[in-house]
Amino acid sequence: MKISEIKVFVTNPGRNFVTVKVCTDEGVYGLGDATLNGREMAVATYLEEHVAPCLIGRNPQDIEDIWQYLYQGVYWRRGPVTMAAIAAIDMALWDIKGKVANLPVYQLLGGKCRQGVTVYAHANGETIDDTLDKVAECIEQGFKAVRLQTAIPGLKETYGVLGDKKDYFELQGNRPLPPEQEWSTAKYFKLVPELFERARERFGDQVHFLHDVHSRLTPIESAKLGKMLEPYNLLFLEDASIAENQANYELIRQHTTTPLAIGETYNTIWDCKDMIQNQWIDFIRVAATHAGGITGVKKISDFAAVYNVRTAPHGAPDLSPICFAAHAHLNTATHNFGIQEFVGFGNEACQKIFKHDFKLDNGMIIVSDAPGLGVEFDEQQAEQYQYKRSYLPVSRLEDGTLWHW
Ligand code: GCO
Ligand code: MG
Repeated sequence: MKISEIKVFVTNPGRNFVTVKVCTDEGVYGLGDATLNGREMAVATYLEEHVAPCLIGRNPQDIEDIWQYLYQGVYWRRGPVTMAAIAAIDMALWDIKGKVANLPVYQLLGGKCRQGVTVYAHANGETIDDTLDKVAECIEQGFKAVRLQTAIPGLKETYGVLGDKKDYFELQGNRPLPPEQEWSTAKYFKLVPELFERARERFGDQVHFLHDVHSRLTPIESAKLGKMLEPYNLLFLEDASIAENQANYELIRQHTTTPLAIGETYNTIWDCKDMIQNQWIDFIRVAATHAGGITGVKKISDFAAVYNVRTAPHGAPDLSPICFAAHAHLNTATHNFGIQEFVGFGNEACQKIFKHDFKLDNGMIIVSDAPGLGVEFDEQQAEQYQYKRSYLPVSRLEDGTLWHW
């Protein structure tokens, strides 16, 4: 069997997705997700110009060798563009292997470790009351874990909060250039402990709570927040601080027992090796699309298992249903899986383009038993939703100083 063609699609059913189709001379094909929010065309070009020509004629069954060829075999290792491209090819090859074997990918990864994949839902509100009402809805729908985010009083916009009120382009400003948002740690600190205090008062221990800081704090501020939130028993506090310097997490860890999670922007084990090895974190959030596919995430998960770190893959709406499927297979077959972020199956247009039979049942995703990854991609539908340039917002302090993402 040989790879005969590699096609790259950039489509926008409400947000941009980069999809890769690896075709073979025997008719069987595989699909992969290469979406890199705000940098989609860089990955599409990398794939078309630099990756695809080297793979034509190779045996698609040689997944590990092709992974190493694209990672270790090139001078320019790592980085989000390279690793998203490798990821998409890798997912497509696992999809092909599954179809050839007539087995779902989780069977190729070792089989089921659990009956379903526990997910956490999002409750985003303009006020604390709003947020808590949304938590109630999530509990009603059967979710066992919920991430709580509330708009910060006194700031014009809070990242991630308008999500279910407006569409993606409105949220990102519907402007040709990155929208700008304000940040104030003092204002945030006034809000967050009250949010979780009231959440525990209203819901007791019915569900796990989580919270995403989106890296807006310095390490010592994160340490303080972790301490403030200890009484409310979070499942984890996500992206408390940036960790380009991984030792930032040593500082945070010394001060708080609130469990810590990080990793959605990480591309390889090297981005999180020290944090895992020193047990400064509890959950690693790498996504198949951004960390080298199923093969990349499997390597990181196995390393993390040695240090009691569990996986909690990124599940934002800017990862396509193909990535969602890759995670469902990995999570089903990975012993040290912790929890999966889940924001629904996408809008109507998205569901017309990407078809699958994954189910949500009582707060868990039940993996598909279709051969391969279990997702179909409708090329005609995809063509109707053209790429539209879009950026994530930029963050500034109230005096205009550019601030962390
Ligand atoms: C999450 C994330 C998202 C990201 C987005 C950026 O935990 O779901 O933080 O909100 O910001 O995926 O592309
Ligand atoms: Mg996040």
